[in-house]
Parts: sequence; structure tokens; C-alpha cells
Amino acid sequence: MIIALSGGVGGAKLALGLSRILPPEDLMVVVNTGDDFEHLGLSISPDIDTVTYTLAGLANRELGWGRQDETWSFMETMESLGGETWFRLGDRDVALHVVRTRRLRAGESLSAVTADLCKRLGIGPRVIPMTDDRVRTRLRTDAGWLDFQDYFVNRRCEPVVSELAFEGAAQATPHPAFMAALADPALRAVVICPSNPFISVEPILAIPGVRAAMVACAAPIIAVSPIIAGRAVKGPTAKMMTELGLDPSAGSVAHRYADLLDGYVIDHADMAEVVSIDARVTLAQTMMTTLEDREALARTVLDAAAVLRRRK
Ligand code: FO1
Repeated sequence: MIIALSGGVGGAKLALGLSRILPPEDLMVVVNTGDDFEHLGLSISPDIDTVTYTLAGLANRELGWGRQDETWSFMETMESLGGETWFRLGDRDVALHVVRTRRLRAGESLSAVTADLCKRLGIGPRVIPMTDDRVRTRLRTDAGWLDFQDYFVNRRCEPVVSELAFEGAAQATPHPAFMAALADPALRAVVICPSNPFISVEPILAIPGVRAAMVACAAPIIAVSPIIAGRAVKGPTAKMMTELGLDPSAGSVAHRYADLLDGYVIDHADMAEVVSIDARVTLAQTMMTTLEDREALARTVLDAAAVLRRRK
């Protein structure tokens, strides 16, 4: 069994690579839900949908989010009627949000709805929200406290960030299947995908019991750096690190994860950082452009974890 912690586009890419080299029953993708929000009366879970569409082979490859083969009649009509269109929702994508919203309102849990949608989309690996409780990432910026999607999409990550808050995390219960997997002797590794540590991984770690269960788990924990040569592959990671007073480097992400990491995979371009990282470092090509890149990085991560396991 492999657990992958994922959020955002980078996380989904490595989750896809792992899903291509592992039997489906051996992979559990635990997804950040701090980006979730209610919009146009719909309950939207972007990181779950990015992983789901990616594993189903339906993701828009250029954008990294939403579906390929989309049409935009809903958005065009919203525009003509004066509705909000800053958060782009394709026609096929809207159907998923409507189905999920209705089922959540009827009392189903987010994980139950996600499991059923994954089955309907033919996805083998388990895709599990980090919790079924409500957690919302908010950011203190020079434009005041902002909800996540307002910051990320509406304002295109332009505001200067000074603090993050994961509202509801302290009261949330981690998903039981996630906790059970961490305690399972058959667990071979926990992979922290190359997601933004602040907005994609730390919401998961902020849920009571998660960090302790990870420190206690017998399997090695290995992260892939989301930074290559001081730059984020996608999104505001480097900008956010600078604004939070951190050096935007592969090494400072490792320090951020601190006591959790047994292994850390960085790009060849960041070889000089090896000396500043406590965890056991593996150098690899971490830029994933092709499907082969995704699979190759997944294989490198699992091979590194196998060596670490023997050392634990
Ligand atoms: N990101 C954008 O930059 N612009 C959008 O209009 C947008 C729409 C969208 C719709 C559905 C969905 O699942 C994701 C969407 N995203 C959009 C991406 C989303 O904001 C981010 O992927 C995550 O919240 C951060 O990883």
C-alpha cells in the first residue's frame, strides 16, 4: 500500500504516475480539501476533481484543472445574464458539481460521494478527502483576509501573503481510512507529492492526529520538491515562500516538513542543496512533462522509499 498526499496540479501528476505503476488496490490518494468552496450555489472541491479527472484521463492537459473536451455554453450564458464568471466552469464539469452538491445536501459525506464518482469514472485507486469535515484555507494578505479561490483565481495570486489559516482544521477528524492506512503494517511508503506545501499539504497536516500518526508510522515518508532551481513548476509556491520570509528553494521546503521526512527527491538542478537537507536525498528529473516523466518519477520515488524502508 502506498499513500500519496496530493493537492493541486503537481500532486495530481505524480498521483497519475503512481497509478500507472501500482495495482489500483495498492494506492490511496489523500487529497487536500482546503481549496473547497461554495460558488453559484455549488459545492466545489477543486483538488479532488483535479486528481479524479487526471486519474480518469479526462483532465485538461494544458490547464491542469477542469476537463478536456469541454464546452462553455453555461459560462457564456452566465456572462450574458450578468452572473459570476471569474471561476471558469465547463458544461461537463458543472454536471459533476451539481451531482455532488445535491448528494452532499442530502447528507452523504464528501468521501462517499467521491468514492462513487470515482467508480463511475472507472478510477481504480482510492481517492479520499483528508477529512469529511469542513476545512477552508484563508490567507491574510495586503488586501485583507481572503478566501482561497478569491486569492488564487479571482486575484491571480497577486496579493502579498503574510499568514495562512486553515479554518475548521483544528475541529476536523482525519478520514478514518487515511488513519487506518498509516497504521497498516502493509504500508510501504507515504509520498508527499510535489504540491504547494502551504496550501496543499499543510492543511492535511493541520488536522489533529495526522502529523503524529505520520511520525509514528513504520513506513518511510518521502516528499518530492515542488521547487526546481528556485522556481515553482506551477502556481504561487515560490512567490508565497518569499512573502512568508522563506528562501524559495528545494531545501527550505524540506526544512518546512522537518521531522516528517525520511526521504526527499529533488531535481538535478538543485544538487547543491543536498548538504542542507537532513533527509536522505535522491536526485531525479522532477519536471513532469510527459506521461513517461510521471511514471519515471513515481518509480524513482518508490525505489527510494524501498531503500529507506530497510533503514527504518
Ligand atoms: N483555476 C484558475 O486559475 N481559473 C479558473 O477559472 C479555475 C476554475 C476551476 C474550476 C474547477 C476546478 O476543479 C478547478 C478550477 N481551477 C481554476 C483550479 C483551482 O482553482 C486550483 O486547481 C486549486 O484550487 C488549487 O490547486
